[in-house]
Amino acid sequence: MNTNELANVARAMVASGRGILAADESTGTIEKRFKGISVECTEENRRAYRDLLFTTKGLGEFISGVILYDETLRQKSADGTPFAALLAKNNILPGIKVDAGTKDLAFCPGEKITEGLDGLAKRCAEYVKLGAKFAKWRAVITIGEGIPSMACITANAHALARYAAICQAGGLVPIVEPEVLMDGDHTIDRCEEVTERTLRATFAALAGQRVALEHMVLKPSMVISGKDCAKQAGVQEVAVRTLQTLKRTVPAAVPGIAFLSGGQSDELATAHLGAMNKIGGTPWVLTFSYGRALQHASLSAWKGSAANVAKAQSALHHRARMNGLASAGQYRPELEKEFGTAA
Ligand code: 5MM
Repeated sequence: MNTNELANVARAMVASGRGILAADESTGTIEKRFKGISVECTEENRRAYRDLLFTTKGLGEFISGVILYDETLRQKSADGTPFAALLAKNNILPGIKVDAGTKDLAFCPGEKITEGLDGLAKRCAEYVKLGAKFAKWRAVITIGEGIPSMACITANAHALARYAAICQAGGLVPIVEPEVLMDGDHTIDRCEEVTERTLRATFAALAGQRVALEHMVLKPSMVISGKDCAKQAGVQEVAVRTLQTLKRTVPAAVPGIAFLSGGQSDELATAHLGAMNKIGGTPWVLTFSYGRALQHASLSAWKGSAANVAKAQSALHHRARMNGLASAGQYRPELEKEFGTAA
């Protein structure tokens, strides 16, 4: 992919009114999700579930790209079409998670570093051949007593930047995902302070590794109260604080910001995105790259039974539509009922 194509892919990923479906759960994570609906985590069940998601009629209207896991990129739909080709046929860009997960960070108790740089250029070349157009790497920053440390923030920023450079050189648009976890009882002030430090370090590292900002997408967490904080910030406050933090730290050359949902409820994740787009006035498109907040209703409706596929697809279509509206600044909570879903 030349630089023009990288820019086109990056812009297409964040076209207003459309966003990204994160379906890149590693085997361990999807096993946890399947456990919640009492479904056995076999390769065929994982394939069938992803098949259900990707064959949802009309998904391409609201979904610009899907992030896949290595195993999924190699799998096929029931009619024998490779998933990457199926998505492309429906005007959805196939992407690939290329990080190898998180490990304990040495000398930094309670903190994580994301691994996967070794051999990455070679893996990217293979993923391009398999049809991937973009990649994803997630760094995790934990808030707690005395953490995050600068050691953790800078190590993760450096890894994100090295990953992004390798992807661009290999013809993939990198999604740069520094996730500040919602876990804990910290206030929204603390989340804002940590998010600002994390984003500053991330963009300094990206510049240091010569990453072209026009050819990437940022996938941050929102500025939000910790899950166990007694005082939960409202929708408008989350929207204002998140925008303020992003404006301070993210250069205008980045074409778009696609948020992660991070454990927020489905409707709250949509409401926050909708509120930010109602405020507007940002140099970047603001959209979604949700995993749980897009899949949760669908997974619960499916329960591993072929008889529930239509219901599960309708649930996914509904959430994708609501988030598409939020991305275009047209979401109202009443639309949840108005458009409804069979699930
Ligand atoms: C889909 O979940 C991804 C998790 O994969 P692992 O199995 O490697 O943990 C995750 O990276 C996801 O893409 C983002 O965190 C966004 O998902 P949420 O659910 O937070 O919107």
